[in-house]
Amino acid sequence: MSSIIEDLIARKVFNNRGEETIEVDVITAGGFGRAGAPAGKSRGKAEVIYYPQGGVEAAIKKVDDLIAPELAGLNADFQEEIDNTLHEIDGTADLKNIGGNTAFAISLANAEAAANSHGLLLFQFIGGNAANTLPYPLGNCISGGAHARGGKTPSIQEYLALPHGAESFLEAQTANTLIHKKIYESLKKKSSTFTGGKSDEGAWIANIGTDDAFDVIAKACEEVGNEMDFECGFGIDVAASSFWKPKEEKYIYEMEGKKRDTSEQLEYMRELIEKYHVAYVEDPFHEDDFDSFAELTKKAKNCIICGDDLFTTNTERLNNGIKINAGNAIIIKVNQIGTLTDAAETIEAAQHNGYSAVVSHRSGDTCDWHIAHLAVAYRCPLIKTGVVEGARIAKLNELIRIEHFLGTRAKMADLNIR
Ligand code: 2PG
Ligand code: MG
Repeated sequence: MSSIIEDLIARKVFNNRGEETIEVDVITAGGFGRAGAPAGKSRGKAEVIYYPQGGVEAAIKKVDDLIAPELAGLNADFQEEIDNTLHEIDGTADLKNIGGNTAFAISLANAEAAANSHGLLLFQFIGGNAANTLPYPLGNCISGGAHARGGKTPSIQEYLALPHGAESFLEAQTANTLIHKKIYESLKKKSSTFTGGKSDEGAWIANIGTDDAFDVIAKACEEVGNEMDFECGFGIDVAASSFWKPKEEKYIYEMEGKKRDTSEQLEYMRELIEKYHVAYVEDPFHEDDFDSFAELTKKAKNCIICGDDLFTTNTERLNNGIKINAGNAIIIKVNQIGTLTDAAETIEAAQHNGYSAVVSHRSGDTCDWHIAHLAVAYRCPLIKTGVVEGARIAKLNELIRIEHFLGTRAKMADLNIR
């Protein structure tokens, strides 16, 4: 019984923003797993609570005093039992007693320990032999909104390269790095104040307008597409909740001095998608506006309309969306919901209803690479991880390793973007 849990060790470490976070080791009789929790800056209001009162230190104490004694002796192979036990110990819907990030770190470390106890890689353990599809990388190249630390920057939070014509993951990531570099050159020409500053996710921060950023990324993608001889498109994460003002009922585009009400925002999004052939749009409306998501999904052709703050990896919220066809894709961030079992349930509901699951990093992240394995294990067609910066590269390089490991069996996901 090499998967029997012997001990849990929790410690405080730091994420790429220098914020404290929790890391957990799960030690089984024949294996070991480790996971560190990430943190969002533009969080959905329906996300679970990251830490109990008292922060990371209080969370570590809960692992030592309450959780480790309960989990010791259980079999790490039974992920659902482990995750249900975490929920039972916590006893709240938003995991505020033990902390969602505590649950996250234990849950992922447990999955890793189980795989390791069987001498398997995580994607093989979860996905089995049939898991051989690599996701396309959505790579953040220009940061705005809540990720740009104020100043005169685009209101849209992320401009994401999407090299959907690439025939391998390595080729796709190569294209993203070239696009990222080209954008640097264009921003230098376009903005006299640009000094090469980057956001937490390694994307450029420049004093340019929301629409200017479209021109910059569209040009870079076209040039790299021509050089590499395959289609490179792009997408955006609007993260619209962060600039929606509920009192005025308007989206405030500060840099342009423009305000758009719901129907103007819908029209603006539709126009952008058409003009720039935008392949992917995340959170184009604020997190409670399911109806506008449904409207845009109906109107936009050949575009992935994805809910992040809208769904917060929560099956119940996703089901509300499914009923009215709000979006056709969902962001999966395990720490929005707490455990791997919760996230897997949401992925299953999404896929069962024809929604694409997009596994994602957080803006505050560690060099934990588990999402690379989750993307392959759950056959997600897209992964959002940035292009450069240590915490992103940890995940991207792990996908390159997985592709290498799979050899001739590896293939790219079918994105259906033409
Ligand atoms: C998002 C994420 C990741 P954060 O909005 O999709 O890019 O940001 O982790 O800050 O919520
Ligand atoms: Mg988002």
